[in-house]
Amino acid sequence: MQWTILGAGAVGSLFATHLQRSGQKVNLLDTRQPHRQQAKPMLLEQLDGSICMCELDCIGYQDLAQIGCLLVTTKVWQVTHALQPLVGLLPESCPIVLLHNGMGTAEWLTEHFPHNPLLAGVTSCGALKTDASHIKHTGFGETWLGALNAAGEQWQTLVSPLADALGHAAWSEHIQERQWQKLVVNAVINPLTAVYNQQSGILLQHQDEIAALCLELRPLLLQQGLTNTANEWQELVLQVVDRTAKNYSSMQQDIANRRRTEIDYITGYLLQQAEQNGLELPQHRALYLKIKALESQFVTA
Ligand code: KPL
Repeated sequence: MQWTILGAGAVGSLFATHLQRSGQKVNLLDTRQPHRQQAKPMLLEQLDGSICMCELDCIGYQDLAQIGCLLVTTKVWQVTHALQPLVGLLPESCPIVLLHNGMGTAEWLTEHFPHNPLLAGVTSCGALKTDASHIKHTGFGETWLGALNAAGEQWQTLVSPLADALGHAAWSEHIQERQWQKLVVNAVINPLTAVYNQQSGILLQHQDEIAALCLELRPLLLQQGLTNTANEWQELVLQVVDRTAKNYSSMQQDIANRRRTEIDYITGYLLQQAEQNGLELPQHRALYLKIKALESQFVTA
């Protein structure tokens, strides 16, 4: 199997280096380039502190023969732009796995790659990219894959090499439910930590806010068939806060580094879904507006 990673950020680099170390063929795709570029050296700092060196081939969007299973690990707002050069070129047999925070890209993918096997992945692996060629594995996590269309169902075989590489990977028949669970966690932790500009552990001092945000989401989540109580949602969020207490969330990092955030595909997606279902989410809307105000200091619309 040839694995092709689109988006060599923290998660993409973590998957690329681990897959390569476990003996899989891996390359990085840059769809801004038509052809192969110089291979990229990458230093992986493992959970036990040991360091290993990887070298990853870099290909362009016209190197179609070198594109295998396509793992999309860009920031969510880059997905459509990054995949656009492959529309009409990517062989229809090539599976595409969306593995990013937030939701709302699957519709575009289905429209533009209607025949490809489409899958979604949800991972809780912790990773930090300290510079362009240094990736640190910061926490063991679970990775779940599931199909977004009928052709995707044929690709359960992807799970085993991922499990060998990462220590855990499994198939889910309910991947959309897992995506929603992650969405809830991200919608609470990411904007709050970005507003407080602190590590995730700070939220242990703001449990009332977590409770209120979970409670407000409950009617929407129920409409999506997610029957957890507000307390159970709060518990789920607190478990992640606990597990990642010393880490900075991706949104805190984006704001601190003056980068565009994923808020439109996390809280923005929830607000859109709520509106379509005749619901209001005033506290989530207020958080959304706070992040947009912070973002507007360095991102122009
Ligand atoms: O996914 C995350 C992120 O930082 O984007 C976690 C660590 C779960 C926080 O919401």
